[in-house]
Amino acid sequence: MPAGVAAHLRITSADVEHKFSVNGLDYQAEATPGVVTEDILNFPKPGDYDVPCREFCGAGHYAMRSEVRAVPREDLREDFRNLRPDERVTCGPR
Ligand SMILES: [Cu+2]
Repeated sequence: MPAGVAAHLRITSADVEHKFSVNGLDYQAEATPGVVTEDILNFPKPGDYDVPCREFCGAGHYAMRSEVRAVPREDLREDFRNLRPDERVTCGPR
C-alpha cells in the first residue's frame, strides 16, 4: 500500500463473521458473508501494520492475522517489482 494515500477497501467473508482491524490505527470493519463492506482507509506512515481478526470466528481465530506494508508513495512501483509473483495478489472478489 502507498502510505498517505486513501485506499478503497472492499471487505467480505467466504465463511463466517470476521472483523478486519489494523493495529496502530483506530480501525475495524466487519467482514460479513454475503455483504461487501466498502470503506476508505489511509495508512498515514510507512511501516508494517499487523492486521488481526477481532471477532472470534472459530478454532483458527487466534492465528488469523495478516500484515499490510505501507511504503512511501514514490517507492511503490519499485517495491511492487521486488515482490515474488505469489506475493502480487489482490484480496477478495471483484
Ligand atoms: Cu477471528
